[in-house]
Amino acid sequence: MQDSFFPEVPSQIPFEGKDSKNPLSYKYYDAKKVVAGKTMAEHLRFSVAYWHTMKGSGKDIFGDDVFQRPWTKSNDMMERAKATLEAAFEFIQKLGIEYYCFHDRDIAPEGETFAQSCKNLETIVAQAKALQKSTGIKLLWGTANLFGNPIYSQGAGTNPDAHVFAHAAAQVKHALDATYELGGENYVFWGGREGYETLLNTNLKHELEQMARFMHLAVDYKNKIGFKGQFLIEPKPAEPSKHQYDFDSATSLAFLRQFDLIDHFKLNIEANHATLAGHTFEHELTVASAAGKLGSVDANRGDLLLGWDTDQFPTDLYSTTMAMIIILKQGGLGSGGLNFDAKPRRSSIDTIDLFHAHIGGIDTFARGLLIADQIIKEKALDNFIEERYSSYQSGIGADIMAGKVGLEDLDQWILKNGKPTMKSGRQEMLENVVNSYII
Ligand code: XUL
Ligand code: CO
Repeated sequence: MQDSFFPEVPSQIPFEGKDSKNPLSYKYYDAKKVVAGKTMAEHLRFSVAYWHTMKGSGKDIFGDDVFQRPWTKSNDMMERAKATLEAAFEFIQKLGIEYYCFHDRDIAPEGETFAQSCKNLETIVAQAKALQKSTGIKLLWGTANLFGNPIYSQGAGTNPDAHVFAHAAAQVKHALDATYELGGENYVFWGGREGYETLLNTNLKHELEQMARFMHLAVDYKNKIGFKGQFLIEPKPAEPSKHQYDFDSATSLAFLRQFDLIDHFKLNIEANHATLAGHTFEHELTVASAAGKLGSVDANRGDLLLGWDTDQFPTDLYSTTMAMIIILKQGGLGSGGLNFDAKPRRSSIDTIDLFHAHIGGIDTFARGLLIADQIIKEKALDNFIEERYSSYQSGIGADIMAGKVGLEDLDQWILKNGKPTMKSGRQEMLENVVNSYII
């Protein structure tokens, strides 16, 4: 085994403060600094996404692999998987963060048979368990890759062929076993192929019922093995499917309620999925949070000029500030965290670029946390919002919300009280307030 996969990086990226010019240092993320009663590490719970960071090759639909990673030298796929895991733990340790996330097929290669794939996974899980123990790094969530294998090209749980459903269910069983074995704090369902390409060949009602059955089977198995992690659905409107059933927060919540799954799931909100759905990141977070269902976050950003999931590292302070306001206000992410489901650009060919990318994302969220804390502490927005809804606190407003009045009562009330006085929403003033904290 190689001594170090990142010899040019010190044993831990240091916090040096905002005036530091050292690109391999944090300017804002000071893991132990206490903000609003918790350390930054406890608030932010950063996680490395194994698929992008360790397995990403820079390949795109027009071109081949560009990144040459020192952990991909062996042609034996199991040897390569073991080296990749070693490198992952060194990387996470050097970043000084605590979590990682994976798909089953990221950490262990598929074998010739399903049984061989399961065996490969068990071997790597044993190695991961030992590395978690020696480093203190933990698994934020595990998941099954139910989109890469050609058999899933027409869906996994929503496949028209029950044989494929069974294969996907068996794969989830093993991915759940792996997540449980590694003490995973959550388990994610992202259904990239759980949707349709054309309604001409699709029984949408049946596919939704299949998907619900699939989720219920997972819930039953979770309870059976005593896995205490949180189940999460990760909404996305499209890509690779033309239409994905877990389109956005609202659609996913409606699905969970319709099929009696709501008590077993929360949502994992991804910034770039929100924008693909035609929403802002803060919209998706707010809808999930308002339902008490914001469980975790895939932290990244898209590019408004490109219409696909570019999975870039988050660098927009306005967006991370808004996200942290929502997260702080709901009292944190619980067992969830901020998982960098993000990749360096194809032209960022060096392994060191992975450090720059993560440092940028970590600092942008750390700074967002600091600003959000100030905005909340000083009630910079809350005072205005409270006042805006104050008419519901007493009089007719309180009666409306308590269900004490009907349309006839309100008709009488209006006849007596006349037309309402218009009040400004003060959007521009509030934008200036937010900017005064950010700039
Ligand atoms: C795809 C995506 C996935 C999920 C896990 O857009 O976000 O990587 O996060 O399957
Ligand atoms: Co994601």
